[in-house]
Amino acid sequence: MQKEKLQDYIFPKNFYWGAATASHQVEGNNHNDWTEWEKSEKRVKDLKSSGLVNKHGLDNFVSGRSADHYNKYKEDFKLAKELGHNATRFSIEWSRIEPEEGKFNQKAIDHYKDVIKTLKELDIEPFVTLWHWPIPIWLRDKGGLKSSEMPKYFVRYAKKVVEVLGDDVKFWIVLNEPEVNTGMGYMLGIWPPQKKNILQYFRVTYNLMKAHKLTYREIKKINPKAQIGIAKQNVSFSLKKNTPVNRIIRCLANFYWNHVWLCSLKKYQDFIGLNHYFHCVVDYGLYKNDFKIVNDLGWEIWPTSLYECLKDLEKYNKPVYITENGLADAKDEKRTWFIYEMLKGVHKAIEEGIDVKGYLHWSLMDNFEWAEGYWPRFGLIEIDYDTLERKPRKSAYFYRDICIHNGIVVSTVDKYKKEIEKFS
Ligand code: GCO
Repeated sequence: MQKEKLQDYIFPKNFYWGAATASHQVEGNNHNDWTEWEKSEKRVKDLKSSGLVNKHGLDNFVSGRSADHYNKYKEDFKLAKELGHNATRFSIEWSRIEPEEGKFNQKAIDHYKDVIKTLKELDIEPFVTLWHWPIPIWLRDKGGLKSSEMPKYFVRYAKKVVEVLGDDVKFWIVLNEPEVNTGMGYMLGIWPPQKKNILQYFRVTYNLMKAHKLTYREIKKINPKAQIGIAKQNVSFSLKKNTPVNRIIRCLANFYWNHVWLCSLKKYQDFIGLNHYFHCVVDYGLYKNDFKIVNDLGWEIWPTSLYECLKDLEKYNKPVYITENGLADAKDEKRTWFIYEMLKGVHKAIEEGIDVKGYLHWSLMDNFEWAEGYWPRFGLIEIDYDTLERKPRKSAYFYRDICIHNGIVVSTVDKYKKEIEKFS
């Protein structure tokens, strides 16, 4: 260890330890706007002309069977239990619950009932996401998220889900990273519906905010004790040089990216769900990073970035659950060190007064990383997509020791010294 004194980092009692997934990324065989987009002529043509098909093969970009979690959830949650988890975040697939407008599918409802029952029997707390991006085909055909009716449709779906599943669910995450989805889908034109239209971007943002507020009220009517939030992907910003211009850029970027959603929905969140992946160095522009240590997707790993994001949430004075934090690391070279550094930061933030109550690693298992497809490997559990075999990576056992001890203890660090020291 680099001159660092070894010590135990024990977390508050009843801390939630676990991992997260999303329906489209792990379930397999969904039918929604994404599945149709993945196979659309335009998408295939773009992939071919960019050389990506040669590099990864066309199958990489089609979600298909995925990890088949829809059928293997019992096995997967049993594994999560063996890995020490006491919480799991997963999402409900809107297109399964309501495949036709206004008609709810009882089989899909029963499926998710059993998912929750399975978790409860294992003593794993479910954190349930209502929208993790894809939408049903009928809604896409009616204009998708930009339709003025969208908030109404969303609340109808959400209300149904909470009515039928709500008894055993305390934590609801209404929207996942709405700022990312709207930016990629309506401003940058990279994800479906591939628009570059600032007016539509604002319209969709408005609709999603409205949908969240209405849903918040509906859930509270059904269960006043429910804890409701969104999962917001926040970036930590640092300055290369501390100049007035750099400080202004940081202040604006930080407000725009990290706080617009959280401020707008302040009264409609019982907790803050924090997803965290990125660090941005400001130097008369954004992302002037050195990119010294990166994950497989080239995203820089900055050991204190999660701590910095947590501190930046102080003003909201609300409980915080880290609803995602992880890295693409197929060889599992950096994950152990990454988890160690990130959790030290979480511990420090707690000591300094931030009310962090849980950490859900992204992800429980390898999955379909949206437009990138299957090649990035985010899982604590490795998936063999041919045989569907599940195999926990070494870092999953490091994390298990942390979950079991409710913190990082010296004996664990000793055991995994080699992995941790590689990058310290
Ligand atoms: C997101 C989503 C996840 C991603 C993860 C890694 O935050 O983008 O919630 O679905 O897979 O973040 O990029």
